Amino acid sequence: MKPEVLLLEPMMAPFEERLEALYTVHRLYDPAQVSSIETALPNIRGVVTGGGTGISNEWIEKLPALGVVSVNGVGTDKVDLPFARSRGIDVAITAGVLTDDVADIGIALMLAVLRHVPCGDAYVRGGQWGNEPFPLGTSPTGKRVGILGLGQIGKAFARRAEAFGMQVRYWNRSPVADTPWKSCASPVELAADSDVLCVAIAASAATSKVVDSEVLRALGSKGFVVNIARGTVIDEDALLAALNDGSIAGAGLDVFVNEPNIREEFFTAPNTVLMPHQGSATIETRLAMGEMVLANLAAHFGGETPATTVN
Ligand code: 8YV
Repeated sequence: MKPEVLLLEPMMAPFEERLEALYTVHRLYDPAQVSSIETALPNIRGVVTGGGTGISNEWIEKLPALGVVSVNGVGTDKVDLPFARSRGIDVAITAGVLTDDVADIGIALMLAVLRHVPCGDAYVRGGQWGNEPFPLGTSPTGKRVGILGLGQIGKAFARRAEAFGMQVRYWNRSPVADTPWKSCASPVELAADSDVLCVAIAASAATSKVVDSEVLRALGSKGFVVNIARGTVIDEDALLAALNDGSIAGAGLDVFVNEPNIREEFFTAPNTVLMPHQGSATIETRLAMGEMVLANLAAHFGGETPATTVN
């Protein structure tokens, strides 16, 4: 008998094929499977989900045989890790393989907003070139970048920013050893000492809305926000207000509260570049992530603890 596995979001086709070969696969997002999943719930022993999707405690409670949640991502803010542990469930992630691509999307957003790339594209396509002036951009060279959350992704962004001639400083919840960069005492102090604030902090109850109106005020009217972490770590009311009244200069955002049904005010926010949560979304990285998702499932069903278990 093949173990039964529940997919909460789709994977690349080759991985879905390999999953089908090894497991009986149920897909929660497939409307055609709603009634068959209901009867399968007591037998489901593994879940595959995304970092942005996670799994709720209500769903975990519906799955009495569940032993492993294999997250196709690194964020675990949508999984109650102690609760999963209390039920003997291993939660495993795709550690390490997406760091560079997430940092890259941060750099892409920073340059896009500083140099008005989406506006330039619309301007050329719209036939405005030659008819209307195009605004000057802002150079990253010589500017200060503040990294909020100096984990692997924050460090990868910082190294890239240095290649653009930027000076790095950071704030992290716990001390970080062996870094050449200046440490700031608080998020407000970091923002006050930054031209670009790159938000790369892991989301949790402790970091919810860590970027609030005070931090945005400290960043100031010439400051930009880049968010490659989670929407929840920024107070979106405060961010939208700051963008609209010019108390910050702009934002590049890959992540939002309530994706994909984000607040429509973002669509008209000035100097704001939006991406639909694409940090890890390259062919290469999604292949590497898929391998880890499958390896973590295989380890669990082989009687081992998956290598990248985080709870
Ligand atoms: C993915 C992510 O977009 O790693 C994470 O936590 O949010 C992203 O890498 C997501 O996990 C894919 O569903």
